[in-house]
Amino acid sequence: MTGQQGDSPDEQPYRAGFACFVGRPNAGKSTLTNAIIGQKIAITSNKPQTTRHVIRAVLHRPNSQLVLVDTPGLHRPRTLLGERLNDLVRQTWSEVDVIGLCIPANEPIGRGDRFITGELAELKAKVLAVVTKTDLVDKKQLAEQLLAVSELGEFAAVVPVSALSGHQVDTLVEVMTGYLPPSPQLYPDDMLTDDPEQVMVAELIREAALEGVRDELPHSIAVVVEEMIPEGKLIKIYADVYVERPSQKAIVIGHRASRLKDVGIRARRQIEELLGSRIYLDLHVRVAKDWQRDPKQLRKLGF
Ligand SMILES: Nc1nc2c(ncn2[C@@H]2O[C@H](COP(=O)(O)OP(=O)(O)OP(=O)(O)O)[C@@H](O)[C@H]2O)c(=O)[nH]1
Ligand SMILES: [Mg+2]
Repeated sequence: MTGQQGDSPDEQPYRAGFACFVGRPNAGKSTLTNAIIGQKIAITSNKPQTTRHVIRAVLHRPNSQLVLVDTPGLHRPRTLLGERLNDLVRQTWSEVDVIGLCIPANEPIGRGDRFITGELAELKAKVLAVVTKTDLVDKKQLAEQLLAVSELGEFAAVVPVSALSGHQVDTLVEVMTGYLPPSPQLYPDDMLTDDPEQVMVAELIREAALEGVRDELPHSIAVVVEEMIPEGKLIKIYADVYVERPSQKAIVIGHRASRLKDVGIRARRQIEELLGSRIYLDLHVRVAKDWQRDPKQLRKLGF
């Protein structure tokens, strides 16, 4: 199936490999991953540092398999959690064939982008620049950003995309796939992600909990699914929402538990879509004091 030898020259060899999107927090990496796969694999939000673990999502095409590795945004760490996340990102870089450096079309190139570009230059992977969120700018702004990005470093290609409108998403896939090595298939045909169901459910709850909270609170929220129990046509899900301080607990729960109820409603909708089943969702808010800085708590929360 690899077709490295003996194929006629016009026949494309089967290609398969790993690609990842990197970039500062909020650049649109997870949204782009979902747009390419055509399904919600990774949660997204307008808060920086939404993604906290490495997620693999597989795009199956007749002649290729593109494994997208979604990573947290690289940032200046302020907590032990932040350091762990950056380590995950750098480890991923060293293992992939193609890297897409994501830079939003509507934000000036910053020190963070220059720093990441410098680090990427040291790697063996093909590096291309992806100018994201093109729907937010006009043609002139886009042209200026493309120029600025191409001057930022040596990229194999610079591709503008909008995950929101779908503009150029296919082109990006083609460019990335072209850089994958000839290889046999890496994952079974029907595999979309290797993220365990329990983790995806926890993530959907966290996504719902992130909506409408501000300042430091988004960083302080963690979710653990304790149990998923099928019962007749229903799946009963018991999950804990962790925050770092009692004051945050009060905010997450809200007046007469109104906020928590909304979080439950939003999360339930998404989880039912994911599992294809009706669910009962039991959410408990707990305090894990300063968990982002505490190695023991981090371990308990899966970091
Ligand atoms: N208008 C527009 N908004 C987008 C697009 N892509 C992403 N966004 C928005 O940008 C914000 C951040 O998107 P994410 O995909 O969570 O960004 P990320 O790079 O994964 O962020 P981290 O996981 O925190 O590093 C969200 O509010 C998205 O809805 C796009 O193509 N167009
Ligand atoms: Mg993300």
